[in-house]
Amino acid sequence: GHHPAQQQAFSTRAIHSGYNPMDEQGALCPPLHLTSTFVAESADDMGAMFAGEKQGHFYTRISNPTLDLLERRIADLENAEAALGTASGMGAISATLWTLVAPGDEIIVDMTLYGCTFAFMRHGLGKFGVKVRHVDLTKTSLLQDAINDKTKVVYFETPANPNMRIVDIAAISEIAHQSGAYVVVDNTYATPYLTRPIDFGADIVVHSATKYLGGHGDLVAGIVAGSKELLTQIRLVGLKDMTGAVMSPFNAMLIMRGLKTLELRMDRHCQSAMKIAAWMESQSMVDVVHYPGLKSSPYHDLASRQMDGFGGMIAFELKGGINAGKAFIDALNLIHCAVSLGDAESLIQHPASMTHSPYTPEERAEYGISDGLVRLSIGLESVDDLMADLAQAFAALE
Ligand code: MET
Repeated sequence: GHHPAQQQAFSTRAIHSGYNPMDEQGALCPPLHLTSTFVAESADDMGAMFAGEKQGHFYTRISNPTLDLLERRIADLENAEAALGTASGMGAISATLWTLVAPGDEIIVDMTLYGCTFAFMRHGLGKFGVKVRHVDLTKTSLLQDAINDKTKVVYFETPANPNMRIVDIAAISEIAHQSGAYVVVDNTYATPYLTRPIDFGADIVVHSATKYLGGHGDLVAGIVAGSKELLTQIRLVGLKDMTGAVMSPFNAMLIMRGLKTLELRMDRHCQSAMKIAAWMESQSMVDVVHYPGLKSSPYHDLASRQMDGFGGMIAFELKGGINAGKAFIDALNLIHCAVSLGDAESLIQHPASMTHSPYTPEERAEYGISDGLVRLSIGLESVDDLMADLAQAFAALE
């Protein structure tokens, strides 16, 4: 990263980075700039801002002081030079890829992608002549074989939604960069508290800030982080000209409120998820539990090196497959059936019929998203209450 050695600790930066109350009449919390447009001193000044010759805010689709603070704060946490707020995680992904690819280019992705990310790449970008190829990026040598001079982007999630695959960011980045391709990592599951992909060589990090960053299930937003040069391109090409999918300043304020407790929340999510994953593995009705903190996970060693904790997401399959999984979801009382993740409330859902339904059944089979998989987002409730709810649902199935 570009930060000096005496960088403050994560939680301190998540609370304070980029803000001095004395610049805002002592206000402890940064002001919320709810304004669509900005007034200039003169016509020449406004013209100079449009020409990029003078710094300043002139329209909230391009920049806004509240967003600007959030963006600098996230950039700090990701060890990136710059960041950009978007209207949703999909806004972050689409603005980034519109900027980086052109007709005829190829994107190499891991086997598993979140359903709408897959749909955007396959169908949205596909319509414009961009080809997407799936490669098992957990086997680094396969990227070496697959990459060519048409490959502009190597894109993956780690941990992957929904099946918790872990990809070696450093190894993939090295191969991608030898070929001149950009590496884009969806860091939504890990958050910068657990993984900083740029430190491992990634060029761009994308987030659904709807999840752990916001942390309270009350907003939809996205973030892109990376070099100043690339982020300027994404802001002025992808965001301004292509998607227009900007973050509301109000949501930027809510995310900064969420960030104050990110470290505390993640510690609790990790602790409870580890306990629940280990306990579930011992349940007779459970076929397999996917959680990188488990010794049984094929990704345990890599995750131990790349992550500062194993996160709050668990995927599992029950004996009895899809029908058992749906009956299990319906038998829960405290844990709600809902998509999204990273909230205080524990949430459970069935990827094949919900988050990953944009895939055809054939595509799901090809890309390893099994029909029986159930995804559980461990919330901040008492872990004993969560285990009691899971236990009574297991009992109800017998
Ligand atoms: N990306 C969110 C999730 O994975 C929402 C998905 S479904 C519209 O749960």
